[in-house]
Amino acid sequence: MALHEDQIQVTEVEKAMETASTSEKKTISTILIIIAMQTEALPVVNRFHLSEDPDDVFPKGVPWVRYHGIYKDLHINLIWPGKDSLLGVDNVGTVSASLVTYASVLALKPDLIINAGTAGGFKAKGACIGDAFLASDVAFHDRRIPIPVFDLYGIGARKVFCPSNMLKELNLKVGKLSTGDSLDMSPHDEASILANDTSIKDMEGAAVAYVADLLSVPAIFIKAVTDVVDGDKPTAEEFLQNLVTVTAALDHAIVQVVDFINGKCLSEL
Ligand code: FMC
Repeated sequence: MALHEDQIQVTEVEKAMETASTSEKKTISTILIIIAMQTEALPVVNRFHLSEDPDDVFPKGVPWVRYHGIYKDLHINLIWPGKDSLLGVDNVGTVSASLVTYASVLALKPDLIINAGTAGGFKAKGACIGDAFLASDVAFHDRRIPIPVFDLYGIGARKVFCPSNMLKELNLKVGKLSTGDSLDMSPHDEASILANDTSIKDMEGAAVAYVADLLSVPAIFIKAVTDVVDGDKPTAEEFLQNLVTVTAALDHAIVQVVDFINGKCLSEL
């Protein structure tokens, strides 16, 4: 007997729910770590003894670099978007972050994405230099479209997977992450950041979250604070001064997080 259209829809929803709950119960085996800067990435590469991938999973000619290896029961892939071919600096920001996330998810089919990096922190929200944060929500602070509904699309605020057991067990702070393509903060950005109730500010997180949602892969965001945005030091100066020491704190947080993930399924996180 042929199924009715609404019966077919119910069956599809049931199937989707079944797939979601199966993947929540499956032990996590492949993780994808996205890190924007080489200085942030190399301590993690060394820590997990990852090696650079000679057979490219990415299109020919792109600067993106994949490091991979086995750590405990996990296949770890760390992707760094490489350097700009003209200027020789790291490909930071939302454009590269979304491209590498998209290409990596298609090629590597991870169970979980970890976007890790440095960020500015707001002391009004309890952030101090060297703190490691897990994001509860993400939004963009530099996409202003003052037309009804497009305004909300621009901000793109979304809750992200924020593992409660991990938070309980590890020494991580939790807060909202706001993303934009500038290291400094214009008065417009500041207004949006305050409206978004932001604790930390970066240049990649919300872009990675957008692609992760698009491709239905859970993603978590670990950010270590290099500079206090509402403090009195100029951001660029403070960022450069603290970058190397804070990457050690970031590396430490990533190892704790990966150790916690090992052997667990998503619903246990
Ligand atoms: N504002 C925005 N981004 C950052 C930041 C701040 N106060 N401190 N650290 C960062 C991160 C960004 O995500 C970039 O990857 C890099 O460090 C700065 O170019």
